[in-house]
Amino acid sequence: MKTIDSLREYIQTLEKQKLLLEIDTEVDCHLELGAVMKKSNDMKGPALLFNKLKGFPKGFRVLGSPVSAFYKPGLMYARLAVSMGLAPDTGVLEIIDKLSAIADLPPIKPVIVGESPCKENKLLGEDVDLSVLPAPLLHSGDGGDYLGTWPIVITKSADGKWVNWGMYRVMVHDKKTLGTPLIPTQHIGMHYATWKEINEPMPFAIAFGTDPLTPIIASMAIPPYVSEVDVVGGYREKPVELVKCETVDLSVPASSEIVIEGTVSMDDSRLEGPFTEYTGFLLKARKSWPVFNVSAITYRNNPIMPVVCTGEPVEDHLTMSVSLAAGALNLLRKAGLPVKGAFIPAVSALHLLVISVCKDRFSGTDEELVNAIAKTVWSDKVGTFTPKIMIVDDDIDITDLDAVVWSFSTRCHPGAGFHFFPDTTIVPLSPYLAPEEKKAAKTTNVVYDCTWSSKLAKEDIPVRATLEALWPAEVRSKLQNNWREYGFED
Ligand SMILES: Cc1cc2nc3c(=O)[nH]c(=O)nc-3n(C[C@H](O)[C@H](O)[C@H](O)COP(=O)(O)O)c2cc1C
Ligand SMILES: [Mn+2]
Repeated sequence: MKTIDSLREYIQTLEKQKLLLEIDTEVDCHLELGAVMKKSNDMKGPALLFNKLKGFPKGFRVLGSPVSAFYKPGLMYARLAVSMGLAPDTGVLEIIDKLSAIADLPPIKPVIVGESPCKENKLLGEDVDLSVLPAPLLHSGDGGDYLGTWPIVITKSADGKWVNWGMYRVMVHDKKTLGTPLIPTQHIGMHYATWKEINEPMPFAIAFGTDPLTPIIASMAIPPYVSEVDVVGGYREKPVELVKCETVDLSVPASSEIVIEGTVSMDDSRLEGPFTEYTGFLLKARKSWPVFNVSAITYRNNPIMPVVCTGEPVEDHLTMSVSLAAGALNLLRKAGLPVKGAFIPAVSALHLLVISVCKDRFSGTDEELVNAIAKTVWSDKVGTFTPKIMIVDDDIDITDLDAVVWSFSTRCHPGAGFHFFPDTTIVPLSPYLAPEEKKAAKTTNVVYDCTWSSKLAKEDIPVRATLEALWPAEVRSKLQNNWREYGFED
């Protein structure tokens, strides 16, 4: 698949497709930038190119909301589609289908190249000073300035066999140190454990402003021991070009605008957070995490920093609503279950996975189908983000919230239709969780079965009150012919 090779080309493409607004007025990274992005997200505005940042040299820019939703009909997912090399009006189910196959494509290893514009400016050793880079304070309740809101964090296991590209928020502690949660189940946390075992600092690199596909894959639940860079190469059908770091034995995308390198301490920790979360809430918890000591900063001339303003949906976690649905679809298909489609409404903050099924193709009982879907999704990392699953019949358009709510309201029995799954492993960010559930990262999940009971005889299933079902063809064709004559526009 031909995709866009750099952030600058992405910006040009968005501009051509009228999916970008350039802001030439000076904007302050201290709260003003976040407020502009929040208001724009609320109206499902375009991507934002902030051309003038208060206190930064001319030419330093921010690309805000790189893949968030767009308000124009049929273009809600346009930035995501363009990031994946697809036409802006590609349907979301097609995007999900493409992403569901991505981890199974033949992987292609990256190549190392000698030069990259990201080396045009270098700050090494004593000269390292993170304050040269725009790190916005996005929301007033956040515990610090966040340099990384759309970063690619690169680490490898201590044996060097597995390189990981993950998207994790990055807070500035001071001029030379950073922090991010090293959640043990995330791949960066798994890597940290391998370095802890040999008690050596873990090398890291953080790349900002790469080609637009890379952040989509870095925030997707790709299985452990698979390197995201090989997946990106596989999808693009050509190796990703990397360039070696200056001070650690890691490589970064040659397309990067900005790179930070260093090592993660084994014995020094500092408080990180709180940060306004994708759930739509500012959670108050602060926790101590290992310190990232920075040994080098390199960047292109006139660098562009991508920034995401997390918070109430919809924001750029839109990409995960699509990639997690794709992951679930892949798991369910591989388990041989009769699944037609999977979708996570962006407004659910990743909490609600809607699955349409063709029950005719399943020979077991309703209960067995519910259990099989729950087990398949919730025994994988993909399912830890989505504590609620709604199963609907295949006549429901799962991307249409009206249809989904109608199905839930009229086909799901408030007793028999609710299936509870206690003691399930989850991402402990759901605001409704009790403190002990958050601590254990386990809770009760639920499946809402909104399908007709398989005990119903075909002729006993209520008929959908559609034009097609309840009016004869000749009346419908008369309607078609006379529509404008009646006085309707279309
Ligand atoms: C904007 C954005 C911010 C994210 N921030 C974090 C974070 O701070 N910590 C985290 O563990 N996951 C975060 N995620 C989710 C991870 O990127 C996702 O779980 C991904 O699969 C992690 O990579 P890994 O599977 O290689 O660990 C974020 C995702 C997005 C889209
Ligand atoms: Mn990974």
